[in-house]
Amino acid sequence: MAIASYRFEPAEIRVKAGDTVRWINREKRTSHSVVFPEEGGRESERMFPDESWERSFAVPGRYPYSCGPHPEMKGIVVVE
Ligand SMILES: [Cu+2]
Repeated sequence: MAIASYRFEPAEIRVKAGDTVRWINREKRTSHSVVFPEEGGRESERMFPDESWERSFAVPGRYPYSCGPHPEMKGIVVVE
């Protein structure tokens, strides 16, 4: 998963239960995070350019997320 131009790319991905997803910040100078509001606001570390963060998804379902500092940035992980 890339984060570039204030977007999660792709905005929607489908994975299998147990898979791990990694987000990488491809911006030149902007930092981002990944927040899951439906899990009590669970949030990644802030990712600075070229930094990454990953989490695994054990349970099937839909996991919408946004960016902490930029709430208009949205994505979803669909776990099958
Ligand atoms: Cu952001």
